[in-house]
Amino acid sequence: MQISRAVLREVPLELREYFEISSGGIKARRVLLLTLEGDGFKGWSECVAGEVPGYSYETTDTAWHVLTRWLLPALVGTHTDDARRLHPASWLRGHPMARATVEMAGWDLEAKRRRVPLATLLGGAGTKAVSVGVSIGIQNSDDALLRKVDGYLEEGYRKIKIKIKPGRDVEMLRVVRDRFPEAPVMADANSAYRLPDDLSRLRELDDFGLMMIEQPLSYEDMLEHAELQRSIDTPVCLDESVRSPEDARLALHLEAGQIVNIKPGRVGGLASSTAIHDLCLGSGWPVWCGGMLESGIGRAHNVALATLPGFTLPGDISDSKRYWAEDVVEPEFEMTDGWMPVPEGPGIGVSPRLERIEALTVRKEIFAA
Ligand code: OSB
Ligand code: MG
Repeated sequence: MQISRAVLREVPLELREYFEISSGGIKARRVLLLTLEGDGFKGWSECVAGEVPGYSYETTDTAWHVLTRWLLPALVGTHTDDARRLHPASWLRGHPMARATVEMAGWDLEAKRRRVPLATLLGGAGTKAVSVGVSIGIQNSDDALLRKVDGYLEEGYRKIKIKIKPGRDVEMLRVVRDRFPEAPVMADANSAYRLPDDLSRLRELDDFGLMMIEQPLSYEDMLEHAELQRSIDTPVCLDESVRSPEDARLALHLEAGQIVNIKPGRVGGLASSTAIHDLCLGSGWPVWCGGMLESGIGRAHNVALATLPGFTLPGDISDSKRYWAEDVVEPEFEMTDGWMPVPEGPGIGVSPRLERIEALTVRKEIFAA
């Protein structure tokens, strides 16, 4: 098959609610959507880079640059037997989110060509639905947070993730724990703490029976996460620290935690995600699928990935309406009782609403063979 055409679009999408993490907040997302065409099929993907380099050094603009200057020109016109293995500009270092955008569109294209669901191509054994949770940004008041937690538990989410930062941590979580003694609660610090200064603070979290604490320390410091895990009972989950299977191997070797949050964009794509999944499964570490405030296109890839057997913890995969007034796919994602149905159609299994996407597009580049 020849990769005959690629179309990259920038699509602004307004979140229904401002979303704040320890490094900053976001309301107006700038989403990049890619289509790759071959054999008369169209593979879709979404780039998860953020608007500012707070979570990762990659941004919407660096990804646009790397995709349009290097990756897509090197790809379009080439031939492949298996679009899961596209490696344009393989000499190019870094930029896993830009690279993942190409790779993931390739997976969708290959699954559509073979007329199988993406989940099946990834190795998900016929799973009909995946368990899901919700991620709550830092709230201005404890009351606002309690209302959110209450509402999401009521809706049925199986994991309530609460963003924390210094000054909005132990006391805030104590309020939540007092009100909801049994709820499946976890915290995500997005690298806001440091050893040794914050050790006593982080140790206080042990009182709350959290499912886990996600990425408490620096995104570059695996050794420090290992030291922390030896000093606290709460399971440490790595997010930003794991950018590749090599990082996962190091984390497992050092026991730098007990759990990994896998986001295909962060780790360079779905092949890398399944490799990390396999490594963790082999070492008895549970994994779960993270989210990056995606539209329905990125979410569809995440749902498919979460069907693999090692994804035993609920993913950050919430209803379309938790993010957007209107999603860019149909049908929209909607869970029941904390279970998100896995689309059954070929590829990502949901249909991009092309007219709406076109109408929203503010920037578009086309590459043709
Ligand atoms: O750390 O998991 C994170 C969103 C943006 C950047 C980083 C993170 C997040 C989330 C959102 O937690 C999860 C979701 O998409 O629902
Ligand atoms: Mg995280």
